[in-house]
Amino acid sequence: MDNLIKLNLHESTQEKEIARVDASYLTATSFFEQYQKVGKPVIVIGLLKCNWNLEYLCQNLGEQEFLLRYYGNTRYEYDKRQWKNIGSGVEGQKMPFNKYAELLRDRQAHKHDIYLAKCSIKNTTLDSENVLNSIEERLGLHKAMSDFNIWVGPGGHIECLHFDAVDGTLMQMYGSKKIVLFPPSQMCNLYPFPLSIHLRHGLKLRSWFSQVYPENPDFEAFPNLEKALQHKYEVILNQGELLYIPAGWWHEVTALGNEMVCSVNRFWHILPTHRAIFSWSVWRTYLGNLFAIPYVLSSVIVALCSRDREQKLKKIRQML
Ligand SMILES: O=C(O)CCC(=O)C(=O)O
Repeated sequence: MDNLIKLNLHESTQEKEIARVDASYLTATSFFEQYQKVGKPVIVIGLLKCNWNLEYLCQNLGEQEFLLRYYGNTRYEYDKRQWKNIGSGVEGQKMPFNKYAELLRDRQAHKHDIYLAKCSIKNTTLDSENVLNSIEERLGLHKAMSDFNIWVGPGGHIECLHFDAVDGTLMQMYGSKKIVLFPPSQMCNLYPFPLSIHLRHGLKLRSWFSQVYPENPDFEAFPNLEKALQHKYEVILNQGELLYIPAGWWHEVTALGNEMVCSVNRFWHILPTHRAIFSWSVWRTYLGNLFAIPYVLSSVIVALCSRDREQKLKKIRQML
């Protein structure tokens, strides 16, 4: 395929490559046949013309409130098995975008690792940007599972290793990110949190997150990780590029550089449907959510009986 520029970023002997394809050579049919149908990740270049710097974001998001995750700067010093929350399970705090921009400018967001993660931009002027809406048509993606979600954070921030039970497109709108990927086949070698975690922690911890640090492996605690590392892919997603992440593919995302970094993602139904039916990752996620129900229900009952009912219910809703 002469339109395919392959980028090789992994330096071990087991080099893995994610194809980089120029959008002008890609049709909705070829995207489906070569990537979506078989659940194969790909980077699409030349699709997004964007420069969503902090000034631009402030102009568009201004006083609108977003939920910020306070990860804290010591989290990664600990074994993940000691963590009390993860991903969307991390306690959030709402704040107008302009105020968060100040935290980024004066580097408090860097210091305390404060991340604006997975927030819908549905009711903002950014939602109608052609650059975002055109991807649906250009790649033939349909049946969206979510709104466009924005991710804004300080360079250095890591969204730790996890998979999603739906297909995703991650679009790099400002700055760049390093993404480490593993195929769904590596589930056991990546030591996901056990399903039983949901019985004790509801959705504060999540069984679709890995307990390992792929970039700082502890082979004594996680001996099979060595096998997974032979299947590791690593890509740099540059501004204006889109990464298609099929359901079940593990990914750890690191914002590069020192400045603010911004992406937008969207989730999609898995097509063709048989890819979902035969995916253990998808079934395991459903089971995880089922296991969380008793804890979530009991938290709702406790919240309903407490004095600060509204506050407690709001926190539960934010986590779902
Ligand atoms: O950009 C990030 O920090 C995480 C994105 C992600 O996990 C996703 O697009 O599924």
